[in-house]
Amino acid sequence: MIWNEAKECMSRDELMHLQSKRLVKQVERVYHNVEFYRKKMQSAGVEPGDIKGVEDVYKLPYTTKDDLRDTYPFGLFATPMSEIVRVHASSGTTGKATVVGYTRRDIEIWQECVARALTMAGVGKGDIIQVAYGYGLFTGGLGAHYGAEYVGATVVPQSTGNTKKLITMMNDFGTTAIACTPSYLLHIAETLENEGLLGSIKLKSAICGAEPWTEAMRLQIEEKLQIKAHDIYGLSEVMGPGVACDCEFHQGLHVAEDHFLPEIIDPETLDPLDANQPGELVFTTLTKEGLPLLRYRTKDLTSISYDKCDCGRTSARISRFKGRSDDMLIIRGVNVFPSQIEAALLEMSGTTPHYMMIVDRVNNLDTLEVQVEVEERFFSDQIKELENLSKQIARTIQMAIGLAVKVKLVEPKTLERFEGKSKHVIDNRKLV
Ligand code: DLL
Repeated sequence: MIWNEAKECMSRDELMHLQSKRLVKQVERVYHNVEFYRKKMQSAGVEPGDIKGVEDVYKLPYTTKDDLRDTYPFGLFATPMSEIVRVHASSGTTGKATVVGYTRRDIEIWQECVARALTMAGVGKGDIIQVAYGYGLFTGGLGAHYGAEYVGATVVPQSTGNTKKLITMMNDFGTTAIACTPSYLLHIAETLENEGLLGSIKLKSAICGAEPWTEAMRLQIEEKLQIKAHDIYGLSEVMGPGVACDCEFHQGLHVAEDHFLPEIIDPETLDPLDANQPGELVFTTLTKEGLPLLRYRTKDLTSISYDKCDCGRTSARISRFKGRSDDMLIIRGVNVFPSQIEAALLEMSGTTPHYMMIVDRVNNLDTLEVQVEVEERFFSDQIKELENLSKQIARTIQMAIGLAVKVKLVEPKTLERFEGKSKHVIDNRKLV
């Protein structure tokens, strides 16, 4: 809920007034503190004084993941490093990660945004929540953790990995809520069923996100576990989980609009689109101090509705995501670009840059097989050499993307060649 001073839900006019005030201040700060933005605005012929409110946001230049990569690691930070209390990072399109920095105030706002999501999902004091997103550089674990502590829930910082241990604790502790990716939750449900524990757990709600899922999958989770499942969206560049989340009506995700100004643009022409038109989601951060972003292109495809929700909230809602406008894959919650695999293969000798990624979902867990063409000589009769090469490739790819992969070596000229844009991914996952 976004409150006004009288602690009532803000009207859209009040909200726009607040956004405008924050945008003007943010642009001023960014212009003076970040050389990259100063130059970018100067070359677009825009000065801070030209931005008088949200209606002027279109005058500002876009920011992309490549801009973060090109200024790696801290080039877009708007405060001295001594003010940064935490960094997170996510995959870049090639070898370099995109690094995000948070001031103490940024962390406070983040935990409040996640707290809003948990409140929408009915999680608060008295609940026991297992946070089964990965902890570490990924924003899921710590993001959900701080928000859950903020609402006063008892947090079990489970992280990912040991499902048997997770379900044992779920049963023994009387866990009432879980935060994890939706595919992992389906896997957990299956494991509970196999262990005969489905009937004895006390789970009542789940806060799932970090990967695309369908309404059908949400309903399947609800039915199987007899719980309420909520959708939470976010991206590390903009903050992490909590940028938007859905209420009990599940009619789109409410954006934390007092902190993130959303727009939808045509990903080809980059022209702004009207409400309810599908396109690419763009965010301008209104309050971020460490890494403020102007018109960040998320590459996520959705639409925005400004109609008042049945729950009474007046904030904009984004519809369930329709996919992405780039080639990023999300495998077990990890962002993977085909270019990372290509770069890893090019580092090695004996391989060719011809490869195919085959993504599947087995028992609700994603799997990745990489088929790689290797030089003819490996196929003479030296099985041992072939095995060694395969292991070495698997290690190199795992180091590059942070995920275990199965590698299958194939003879030269086996994989399909493409005349136009080459295709490197076969995604067999069906989102139910
Ligand atoms: O996935 C942050 C997060 C953690 C969100 C935990 C929700 C829960 P990144 O690793 O930077 O950050 O990946 C961001 O994941 O641009 C979307 O493509 C996708 N994504 C995140 N949440 C959802 C969702 C985290 N609810 C990228 N539905 C985003 C669909 C999602 N896609």
